[in-house]
Amino acid sequence: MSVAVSLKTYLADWAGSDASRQAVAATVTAIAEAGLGIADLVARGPLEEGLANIRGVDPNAGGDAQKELDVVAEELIREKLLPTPTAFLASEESEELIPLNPEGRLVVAVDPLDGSSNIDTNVSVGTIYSIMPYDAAAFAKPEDAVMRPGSAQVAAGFLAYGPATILVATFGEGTQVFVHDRRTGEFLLARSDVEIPAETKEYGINQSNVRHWDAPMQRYLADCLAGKEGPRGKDFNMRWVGSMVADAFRIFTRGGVYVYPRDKRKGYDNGRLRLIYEAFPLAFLVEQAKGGATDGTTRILDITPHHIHQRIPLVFGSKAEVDAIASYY
Ligand code: AHM
Ligand code: MG
Repeated sequence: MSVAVSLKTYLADWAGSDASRQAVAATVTAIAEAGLGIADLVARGPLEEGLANIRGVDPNAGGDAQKELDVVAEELIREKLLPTPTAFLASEESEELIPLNPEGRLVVAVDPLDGSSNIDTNVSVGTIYSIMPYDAAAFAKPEDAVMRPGSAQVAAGFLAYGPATILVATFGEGTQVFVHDRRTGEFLLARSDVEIPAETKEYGINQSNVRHWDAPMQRYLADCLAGKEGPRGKDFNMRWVGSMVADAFRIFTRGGVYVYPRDKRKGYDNGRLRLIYEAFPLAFLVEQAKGGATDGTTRILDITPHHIHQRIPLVFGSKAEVDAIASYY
């Protein structure tokens, strides 16, 4: 039986003696370690003193309902990143960039706990990260370092805390899936160079919002619902966990498409997902796995942000289905 490659070995091989790559490797290692701490807290859930009682609803930086565990998750990530070459951290839970290492050469963006509305229901939640190079001399102000198109990312990934804690990661050379081995404590490479099937009959969308969507998305869904007899000529299946990391992992496993369109509700005119720390990393991972990611008209990785917390309509997954959705726009 061959021995599975650990994350540690994978990163050491990938980085070699390249200082920039070593910086990225140290940063991803720190995020993975923070993830194990977050997984532990999520798993202990209501048993964890101090967390059970303080899951109140507070408006956070972006105006979403925020559970206290989101903040604890951000603190864990921040702590682990301190000794790494991370100059700044952008986080869903903090309005402003968080300064870390003044000598740092990377900027990290995170959604510390994605899908946190699911915490109480024992459904998978996760942590999403995006890493970009940082050069103090090149930017007038630190915010400019994250106001770059998603194609500037050097690495991205997410952890999902489910039956297994998994890490889906890319360094721009394909997308790899690592699984945390509870027996040894290590992340082990379980699937390398993942390929998302181009075709699918499975979509994930919060269908209860159909009346709020724009016309192209309403037409797309109507055609899916028409099944074999309709213009798409096939019967579709719907899956929606409501935790993007869980929905994404299903897509990395068997294909499918994730859709969060813009809609007419207040605050949803650019959908729900955040560009910098949700859409960018997912788009990078998906493209590295031969899938596609668009806002309906523009490739996600080509978009230049104008605000750290800006939202974007998001469609990603099986390439042919993403293209089919784009053709409705
Ligand atoms: P969050 O980062 O505040 O958890 O919001 C993002 C989440 C995604 O994980 C999920 O796909 C989506 O919001 C669910 O939204 P809705 O409750 O509108 O279906
Ligand atoms: Mg999120």
